[in-house]
Amino acid sequence: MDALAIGPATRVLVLTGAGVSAESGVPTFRGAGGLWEGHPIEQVASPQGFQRDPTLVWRFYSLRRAAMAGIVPNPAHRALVALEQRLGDRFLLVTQNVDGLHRDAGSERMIEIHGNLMTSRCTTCDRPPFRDTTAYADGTLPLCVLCSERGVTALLRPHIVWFGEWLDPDHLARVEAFIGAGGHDLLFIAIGTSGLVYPAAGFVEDVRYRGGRTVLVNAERPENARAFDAVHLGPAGELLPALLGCGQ
Ligand code: BJW
Repeated sequence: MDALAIGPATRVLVLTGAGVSAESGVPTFRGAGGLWEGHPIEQVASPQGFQRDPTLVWRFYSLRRAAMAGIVPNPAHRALVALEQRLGDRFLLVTQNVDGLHRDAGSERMIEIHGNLMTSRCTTCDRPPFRDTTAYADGTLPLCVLCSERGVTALLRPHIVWFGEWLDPDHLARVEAFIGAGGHDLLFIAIGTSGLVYPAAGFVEDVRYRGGRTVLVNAERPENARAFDAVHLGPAGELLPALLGCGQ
């Protein structure tokens, strides 16, 4: 397989989804064996679901926190680190994944647009989101200690962007600025994502509108495959090192 043409002026925007972590052993969302199987989306990944049954939602995320023990980045994560080291500020990685594996691998120019599994925040006060690896699997609902000190009972929630919630505008502004410069030197690579969830699913059209090249690396042909100039089907951990010319 030929490596992608990445010259001295090429700027690369990468979008990753659950498929990039599949070979590390993290389940994807949709399809057989996916995380949504047995959990209607609105029950566990919406603010309404959390309001209705916070215990169910915390159990879902607690199990996922616990399941991350021993999970490590794979060759796809590492190939992206190598590309970033080559390109510096001409590289930006946007991940929909909340598993933290890109950071573990060493990615720095990286935005987690759907939040982070190992981070919690208060539903009431404005304390900043904080690292929290606790798996509250016994049905206990975690409370904000800062609110408790003031005599207020306030639940913690996972620092995750649920359906119907806004993404961080600063994150979207960074992506827009990177795409905004546009031109033929802009290369967009989407990896391991079904292209169903917006706004991330719309990035490919934004890049096309600006005249950039678009490449997809995915295990199977997703809904939005036609929007890409080139489609490479197969496991990201095998294809990416070859496509990025950093064989591992
Ligand atoms: C491999 C592989 C291997 C396997 N190698 N590949 C515009 C139009 C229509 C709707 C909307 C719109 N704008 C906003 C919306 C509403 C909504 C939305 O998109 N709905 C759609 C379902 C239609 N979006 C939102 O609500 C977003 N908020 C927002 O836009 O705010 C403004 C607004 C609000 C309301 C209305 C309008 C505007 C927020 C979206 C938050 C998504 N959050 C989730 C859950 C996070 C919680 C958690 O982690 O538990 O994020 S949903 C879930 O899907 C998760 C993922 O990040 C996301 C994407 O999934 P992903 O990564 O693509 O995974 P899969 O499983 O779907 O696909 C994996 C792929 O990998 C497959 O194709 C495999 O083949 C492949 N694969 N192994 C390579 N080894």
